[in-house]
Amino acid sequence: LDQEGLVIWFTGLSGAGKSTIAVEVEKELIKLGKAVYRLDGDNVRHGLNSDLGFTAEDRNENIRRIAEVAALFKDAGLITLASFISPYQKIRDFARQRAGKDNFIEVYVKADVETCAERDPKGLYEKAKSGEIKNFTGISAPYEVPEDADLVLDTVELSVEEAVAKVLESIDKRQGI
Ligand code: GGZ
Repeated sequence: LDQEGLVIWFTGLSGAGKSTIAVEVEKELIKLGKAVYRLDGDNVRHGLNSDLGFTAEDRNENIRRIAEVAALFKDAGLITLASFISPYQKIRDFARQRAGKDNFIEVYVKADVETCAERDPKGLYEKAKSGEIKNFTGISAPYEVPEDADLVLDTVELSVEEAVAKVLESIDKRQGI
């Protein structure tokens, strides 16, 4: 591979747009001939982390394992896109440290909880509000706003295309694409 590995870490509330943006960034990077791999709840929580739920402890263990996997993929030279709520600052800092700060871009996908609850594509906010789902981030579990994100994408203001362009620009600045 003639590329250096990199971890792009998307954090934000459910429904903020993390996966949507990561999927489109992945497509663009593939078009550019980059080797890329995307980690998200669908391929991680059903397999590697199928033993974990949504308590604070389980979320931190979820993110710890993903941070280790992302660091390994980065070592293999892949651009690794990780999109997880990752609500706790301390474990996000751990993910950065494991990848190495020069190989890590933290992207805060920002949308207020009211907007996310209006979007509610899977009806999860409604279930969280009724108490059917417990420990739901933004409703009955915390989200710690990133203190030192490399990039903030306000998805109330930005289109998906604009958000994707900003991520690509940030990768380009970091290591050239
Ligand atoms: C938050 C939950 C919960 C609770 C199920 N809280 O929008 P989604 O559905 O597809 O993405 C959410 C996903 C969050 O998993 P993560 O691995 O990203 O979370 S963390 O980083 O905090 O470990 C949501 C669904 O799982 N989901 N229950 N209680 N999101």
